[in-house]
Amino acid sequence: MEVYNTGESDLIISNLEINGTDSSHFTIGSNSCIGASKIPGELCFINISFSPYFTGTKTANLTIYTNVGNFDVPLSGNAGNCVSILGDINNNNSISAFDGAMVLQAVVGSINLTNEQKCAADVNENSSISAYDSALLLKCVVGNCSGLPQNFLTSCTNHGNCL
Ligand SMILES: [Ca+2]
Ligand SMILES: [Ca+2]
Repeated sequence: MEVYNTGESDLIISNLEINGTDSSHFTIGSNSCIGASKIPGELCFINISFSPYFTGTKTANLTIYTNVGNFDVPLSGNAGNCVSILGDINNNNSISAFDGAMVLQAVVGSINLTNEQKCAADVNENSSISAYDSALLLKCVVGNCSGLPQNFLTSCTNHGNCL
């Protein structure tokens, strides 16, 4: 993105920060703004990358701290679908109790999941990983398929015990 100094005095950008609900999906890359003094009419560039790990639309804010106040710029991106199979955390093409155990281990912080694994672990697609996702996984494993979210039911039909 480009930042233009449309004012009549010098603009000094002291810091950039991404905040908001989905801030962890966005990162600030290279930029020519921080620390530089921009005369009126001059511009600088900020690269923002979007690396989503859950499905759906992600939003955050870029705050630009300057000598004339702070400015918020809304960011948004559409994450599309998981590369991985919903519920198959260890990517062996099958949904088992082992996948459910991996979700619980991630919930209590004893293992870290990759972005693809996080996407697969959020079986109810609410953009967070909890014991409830693990419970839904175990329902699939034992073939209790009532009440499973639609996308996960499809996954469980193809890779688990729901028919
Ligand atoms: Ca698996
Ligand atoms: Ca979830």
